[in-house]
Amino acid sequence: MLSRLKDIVGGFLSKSSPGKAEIEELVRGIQRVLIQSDVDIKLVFELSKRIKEKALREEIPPGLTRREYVIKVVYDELVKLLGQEKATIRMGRQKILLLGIYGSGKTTTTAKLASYFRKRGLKALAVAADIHRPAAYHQLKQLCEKHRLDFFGIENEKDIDRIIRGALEVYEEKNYDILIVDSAGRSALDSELIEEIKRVDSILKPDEKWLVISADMGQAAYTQAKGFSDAVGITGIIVTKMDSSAKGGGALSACHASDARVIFIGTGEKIEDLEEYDPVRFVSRLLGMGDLQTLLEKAREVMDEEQAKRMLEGEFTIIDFYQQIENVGKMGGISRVLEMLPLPGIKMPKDVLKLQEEKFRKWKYMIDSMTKEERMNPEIINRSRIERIARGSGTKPEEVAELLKAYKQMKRMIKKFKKGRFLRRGMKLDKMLSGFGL
Ligand SMILES: Nc1nc2c(ncn2[C@@H]2O[C@H](COP(=O)(O)OP(=O)(O)OP(=O)(O)O)[C@@H](O)[C@H]2O)c(=O)[nH]1
Ligand SMILES: [Mg+2]
Repeated sequence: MLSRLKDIVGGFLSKSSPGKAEIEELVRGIQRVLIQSDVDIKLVFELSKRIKEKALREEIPPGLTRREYVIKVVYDELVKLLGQEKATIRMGRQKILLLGIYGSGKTTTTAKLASYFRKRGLKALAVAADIHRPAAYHQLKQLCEKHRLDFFGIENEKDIDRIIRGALEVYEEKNYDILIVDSAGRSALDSELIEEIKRVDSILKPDEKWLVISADMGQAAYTQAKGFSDAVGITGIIVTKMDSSAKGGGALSACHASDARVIFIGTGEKIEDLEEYDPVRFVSRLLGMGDLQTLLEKAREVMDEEQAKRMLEGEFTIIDFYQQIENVGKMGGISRVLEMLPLPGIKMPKDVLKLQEEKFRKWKYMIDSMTKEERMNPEIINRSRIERIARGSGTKPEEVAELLKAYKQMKRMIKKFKKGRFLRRGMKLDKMLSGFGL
């Protein structure tokens, strides 16, 4: 699994003065992980050779240690292997056709995309156009109902032309921005499938034809991407099941090698488990360097500058604490935040996270039940105040005490952060602050 890269890079970073032997060990580790992740062996060897050449020979740019430089080289090479540039996703009116073999994730992804576009303020319609699998119509319909997404389909209709024409009518009449068509799969790209796709293509005239490939395909994704591309043309790829397959690295590198662009990756079965694929961010997360950039951007969105400034000055009230909890929610929950922070190796079991999020909700009620004075100056909260707050928020006094303890802990942590103890090697406080827009 690619996630093991984090440990390998971590091991390298822990060496005091890495030389040739350490660099070779690092490269061997990377090779092993990539090969296990089903990346084409030829690509792996080319990459290793380039890393070694650069890491050992090139002059180190001023301002970087050799260790930092080596990691930068590894990072650049992995980005090159896994896709280089992020594709831009057009936010205008468009018709999208999803293609792919059986079980690749088309139907699930149709609903995910409808939700993705709706979140961005576009009116999206999901269309069931798999006329072969009897359950396909219901599968998509149910998914759409569950998430209140607009759906079009004709039950038991075996004539694909009628379905597509019907969908187009609704698309025009109701003035939808986005039309997403879930097509039928086959066990392979055979002549029947090609014929059907061509038929849909000629009536629908889609703006985008996105091939859905499961990460389980590994490097075989190359042949599939080429095959679909030659037979019916594709404008991008969505690699699904990145969360559950050990072959994600193989699939991503193979798609890139086939010249097709990976646009999204599927990272779970839930509707929100769809990510725009950005190789740079993907690799920084893999290497455990933390997607600091993403975090800062998101943080900037949800956190006003005043608050950031106050926080770093150590004047951290319970209101700030409350906002932190809210921000965590807006950033997609604790697990997302942990993933993005530069803290390698932190993983929490899912149920623990859930409990924690549950707790956050209660904390918000408790803070709502506090007086303004209590919020500004939590030190005054004594036993009787705790009891009142618990009553007011429908919680237990122990739970209120726990909230106060967590607040104090966070306050302490922020003080330490201020003193720089939490800052990463070499990172200066002023750089950090400028990251926060200060
Ligand atoms: N873990 C995980 N599972 C996924 C992901 N995307 C899809 N799945 C699961 O993969 C299975 C197949 O997904 P479908 O969306 O039905 O695939 P399909 O391409 O429409 O399949 P056919 O209609 O049979 O060709 C389902 O159980 C999905 O829940 C993903 O990103 N991660
Ligand atoms: Mg399907």
